[in-house]
Amino acid sequence: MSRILRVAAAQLGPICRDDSREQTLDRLIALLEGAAGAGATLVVFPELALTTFFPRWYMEDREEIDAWFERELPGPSTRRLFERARELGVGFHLGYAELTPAGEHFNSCILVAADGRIVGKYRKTHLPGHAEIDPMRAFQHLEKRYFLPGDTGFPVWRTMGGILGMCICNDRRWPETWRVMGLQGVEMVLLGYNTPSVNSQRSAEGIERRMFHNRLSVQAGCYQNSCWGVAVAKAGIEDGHPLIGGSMIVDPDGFIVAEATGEGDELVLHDCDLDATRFGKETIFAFERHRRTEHYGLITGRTGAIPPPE
Ligand code: CDT
Repeated sequence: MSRILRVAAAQLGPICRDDSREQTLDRLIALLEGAAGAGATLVVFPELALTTFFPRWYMEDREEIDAWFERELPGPSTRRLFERARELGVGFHLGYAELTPAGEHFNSCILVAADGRIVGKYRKTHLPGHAEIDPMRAFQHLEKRYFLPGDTGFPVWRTMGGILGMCICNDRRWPETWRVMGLQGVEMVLLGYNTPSVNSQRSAEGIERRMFHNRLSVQAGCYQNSCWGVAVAKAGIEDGHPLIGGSMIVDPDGFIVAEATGEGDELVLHDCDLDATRFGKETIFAFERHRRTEHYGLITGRTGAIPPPE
C-alpha cells in the first residue's frame, strides 16, 4: 500500500449567524468535489465547520443553544456530505458541535473513511475562554459555557495507510496534546480552528502575532513528534468578528509545505509521505531511547504552576 497520502486542507471562509445549514453544506460539498478532482483522498474541514463560531454569543435558552448542535452524524442536513464523499471515494475530517443522547455537549470532530464509515471521534480537551459574560473582554469566548471538556483523551487510529490523530483548535497550543499522540506513533495530526484575529484581552495583539503563534504551535508539535500536521481554519469576518486564516500543511521536520493565501473557502493540497515521519522518530525523537520519564511527574501530577518559595 502506498504511504503517500494526498491531503486537502479545506479552509472555510466565514459562516454567519443567519447562514443556513443547507448553504454551508453546499460549500463543504463544493470543496470536497474540488479536492477529489485534484486527487486528494482525505479532506480536512475546520472546527465547528457546520455553523458560525456561536460561542462568541451569550445564550441562556436551551432550545436556542441546542439548535447549534448535531444530535447525530450523519443527520438530516449532513447526510448528503457523507454520501458525496463515499461516491467520490474520499475520506474526511469534520469539526462540529455534538449533542449526545444523554444531553451532553461537546466540541467534537470525526474522521470518516472513504467508504463512509466513521473511523474515529475526538472531543476537545482544552476549552478556552469562560462560562459567563466577561465585561473586560472586547468580545466573548464562551466555550466553557457551552461545552464539557472532552472525555476521549487523544486516541490515534490506523487508517488510510497510516496512523492518524486529531485535536481541536486550542489543543494545538499544548505540547501535551501532541506528545500523547506522539507516544502512540502518530504520523499525521488533523486539526481545525476558529481563532479570533485579535486578542480580546489585549487589543495590541493583532493578526500577525496570532498567525505567528498558530504556526509556532503546529510547527513545534510536528517537529517534536516527527509527524505531519494539517491545520485548517474557519477564517474571515463572521458577523463583524474576524478570524485568522493561515491553513497549513506541516511536514515532520516542522516546515510548512503548503499554506492558504486568503481568508475564504480555499483548498490547500499536499502529497504527504507518511514514511517521512520515520527519520525523526528513529533518531532525535526516538522516545524509547531518549525520554526520561522519571523527571516528568509534574506534567500529570500538577495542573497550575507553583513557583518555589521566595
Ligand atoms: N476555538 C478556539 O479554541 N480558539 C482559541 C482562541 C483562544 S482565545 C480565548 C484558540 O486557541 O485559537
